[in-house]
Amino acid sequence: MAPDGNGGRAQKSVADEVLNKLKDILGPKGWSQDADTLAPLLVDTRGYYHGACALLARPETTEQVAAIMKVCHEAGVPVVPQGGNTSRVGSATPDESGGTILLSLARMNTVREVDPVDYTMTVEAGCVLKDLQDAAEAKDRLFPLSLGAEGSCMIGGNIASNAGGINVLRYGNTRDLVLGLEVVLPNGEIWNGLRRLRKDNTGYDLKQWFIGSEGTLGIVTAAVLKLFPLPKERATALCAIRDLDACLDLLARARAASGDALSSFELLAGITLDFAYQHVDSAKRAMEGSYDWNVLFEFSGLEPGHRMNDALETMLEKAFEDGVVIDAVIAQSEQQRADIWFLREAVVEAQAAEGASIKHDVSVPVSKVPEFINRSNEALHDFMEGIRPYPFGHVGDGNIHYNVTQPAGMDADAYMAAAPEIHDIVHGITADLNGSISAEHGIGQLKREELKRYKTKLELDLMRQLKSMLDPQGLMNPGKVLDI
Ligand code: 2HG
Ligand code: ZN
Repeated sequence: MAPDGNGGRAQKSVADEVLNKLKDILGPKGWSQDADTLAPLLVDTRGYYHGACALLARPETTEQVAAIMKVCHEAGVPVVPQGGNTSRVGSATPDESGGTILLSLARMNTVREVDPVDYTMTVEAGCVLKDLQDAAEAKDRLFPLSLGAEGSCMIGGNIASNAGGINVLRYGNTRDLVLGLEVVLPNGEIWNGLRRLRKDNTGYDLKQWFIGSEGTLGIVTAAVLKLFPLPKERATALCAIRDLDACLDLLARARAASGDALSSFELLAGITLDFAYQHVDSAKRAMEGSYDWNVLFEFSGLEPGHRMNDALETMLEKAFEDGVVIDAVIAQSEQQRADIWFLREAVVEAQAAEGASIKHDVSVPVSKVPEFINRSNEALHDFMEGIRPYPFGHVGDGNIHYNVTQPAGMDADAYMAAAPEIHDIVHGITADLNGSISAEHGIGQLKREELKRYKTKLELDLMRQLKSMLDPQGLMNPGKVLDI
């Protein structure tokens, strides 16, 4: 098909001749057109986007991915790569045309090597994140990427979306954890960049083009990831703080007291814990009282022997004396630690029980978090009576999930109709504080139009130029990130 300026999306079907070529490449177990098999892969995790495809391709090797891309490139057929299908922004859902190949990386799930000497792990794109954490741990190493979907998300998708999660403060985003990549380009060429070097200043860092590109520039098929020493001791606390400003004070104290071994620092507004206790059966109340602002944080270190716990306790006592912390619980067992972390997951789930929610995944400089939340709360309360801001998240790195629950009793559709105005308010304040409208979830389909408003013309032009250089026909994950 000739380039049509619409990313190939005008095409409604794929010629049998092309489908037969793909089926030959993949072998009988490597493809499906069965409606039941396809159904869960054609809707995103939030149920916002529904798509269609001409064929599900399930390659087993990089060579198969390359061969598929060659055929699709020659025939002008769009391809949507998919890992665990956990995108929060509709990155892995094809459009509804039906003229697309959905390419699942799920069968490419081999851990090719864990090298404890180099502190690296070479893995295929379809490895489930949790399995990689376990594979590293088996060799006494840590792979620190950790997030709610870790039991089903796949590393290829984590790389494509530059996933964040709860340990970014200490170990960085996925981008910081990737040393090398293997990528199949839109024309079917394989770029083998599987280097395991900590230093490599040989010109442009090509792997960075693909990390966070959401499958729009090529298909990540394998990666070399960074590992770290496995922490032997963890100290975990949930505490209530005086007010939002106290959160910055506590963050500084925690970093100092742990010798910068603070791995997580998560904010939980009082409403989020209240909803978790009310709506999630196994959520156990951690502190007697209910407080407006709470922080869950963790030190993790190398030496067992309760030194981290002692350091944490001493720090909290002083913070208590100084009026920064007003209540706290320190995990006394692995079970209690798990219960506290369970609350963090439960606040995400609990929200749905109170009706519709309008979500934001923003970041601002850490020092601006209190101002961001206070200004947003105030502006939203002025905008709509009874609206319920529901902020939580990775405050230690400045990333707040500023979700907003509908007023109790309001019609959910009427509330959702106000989404554009609510986004304007929240993203406007974010931009005013030099923040980002997508800190860790990406752009996908959900924020594609919004992106145009918050990037400069030069930034958008450069992104388009890169896209058209690598993918002149607009066949790679069309309509995601950019409208090509
Ligand atoms: C989290 O941090 C996730 O729990 C999801 O990024 C946040 O659903 C959300 O808004
Ligand atoms: Zn998050």
